[in-house]
Amino acid sequence: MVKPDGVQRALVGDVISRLERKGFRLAALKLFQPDKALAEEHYKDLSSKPFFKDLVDYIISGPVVAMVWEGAGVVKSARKLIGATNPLEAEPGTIRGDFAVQTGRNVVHGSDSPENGEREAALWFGNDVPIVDWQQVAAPWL
Ligand code: FUP
Repeated sequence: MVKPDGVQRALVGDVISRLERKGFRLAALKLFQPDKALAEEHYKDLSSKPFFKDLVDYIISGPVVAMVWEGAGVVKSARKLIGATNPLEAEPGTIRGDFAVQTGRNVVHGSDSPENGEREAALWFGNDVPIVDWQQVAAPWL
């Protein structure tokens, strides 16, 4: 997901481009402003943390771009491309390392396991919105 700061700062194209150029396949995408219930469910594992309320307020503060990406090792690799949670500790060349300075405004979210990826895809896209199943012609080259 490109978080509200990433959308406001016009970083959507760059985030998508990095994942595309790496070789992953975009399977679903939508721009919308999530409500509190969705944000709280998404981050429910962090509900006991002191920053939870600020985190939810931030995520619902404007439109986000929710996406599903597929490909070999995509969860682990996307987390490397995204960089450390604290952007000041994120390596240059990563999204957070290149574009952010605050943990609370760190531009993107990436699922931390394939299981959470499945959970989050269902949460953000629902079962009634089909995730497009298309063939990538470049795939045999990756
Ligand atoms: P990440 O998987 O890198 O997004 O990190 P976490 O799941 O641990 O945290 C989710 C979000 O909570 C972060 F993107 C930003 C926020 N957060 C804080 O605001 N303060 C913290 O100390 C840790 C996380």
